[in-house]
Amino acid sequence: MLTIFNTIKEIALKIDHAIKTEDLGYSDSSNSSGEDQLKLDVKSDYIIEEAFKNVSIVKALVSEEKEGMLELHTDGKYTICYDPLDGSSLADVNLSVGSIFGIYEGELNGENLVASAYVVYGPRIELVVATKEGKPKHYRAQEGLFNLIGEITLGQKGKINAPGGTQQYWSAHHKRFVDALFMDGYRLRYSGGMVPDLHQILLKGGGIFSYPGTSDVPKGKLRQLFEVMPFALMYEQAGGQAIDENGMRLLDLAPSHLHDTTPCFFGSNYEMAALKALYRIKV
Ligand code: P6P
Repeated sequence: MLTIFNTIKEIALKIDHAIKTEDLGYSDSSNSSGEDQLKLDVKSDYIIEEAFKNVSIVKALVSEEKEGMLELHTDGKYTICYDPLDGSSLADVNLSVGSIFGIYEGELNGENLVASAYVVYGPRIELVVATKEGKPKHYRAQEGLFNLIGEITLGQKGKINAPGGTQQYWSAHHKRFVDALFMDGYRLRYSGGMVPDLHQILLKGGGIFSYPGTSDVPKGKLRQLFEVMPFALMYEQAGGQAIDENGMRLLDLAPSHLHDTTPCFFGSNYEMAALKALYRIKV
């Protein structure tokens, strides 16, 4: 596993350099979710694929940017599902973006997610890694080296409310929930980049990030294997919760297709209890 985390550190430095030096324009292709691909999406995906080709314990790769699975090493142990540059459309307005990695052993489902990692490309490059043991570990790059900053414990009750999805298509009860948090003094912190938005809640005392099913996109927008479940592991290991609109743990999901999405809620215990109450989820 250490080899995988060290490879992710090398990847992070290369993708950060690409963000700062390469063309931010659109390529002439789109990804499996029908989203237009930036040249940076394609380049980031290439950097990751090339890096893991040299890691024999990696059996296969699943990328947000590609339809199918890429077999690498027959005797490999882990399949890595990743979003190479999440929120990439924010790069051209100089907002933070990120890479997300889910490391699975066996069938691709939440139970077999043995570790996850994400990189934030912002004023600094930051890396957070989680396994099923202990708290997530937070690193910051300094002159090409990743220094351990510490372990992450999510606050029991926070002040950040990060409500995703198109508001005009929210359900009435979701709107009631979001509005109630604001009436209770929560601060709106939502950039449209899942990685910095969830990173901020982890580091700034807690709160809740929601991307619900909506009338136009009932199954939500965020992808289970390489966005939702890696962060679900992060939040649970940090002492928080990660559930869907029925109260099911996101780590109990078993996607039937590589690009399946799910409504998702990540947050501190107080806010998640409030969500369950308003959503009438039995605890
Ligand atoms: P919306 C970025 O495109 C992304 O996949 C996540 O990073 C982010 O949380 C979400 O979509 C933002 O979606 O619909 O709020 O713009």
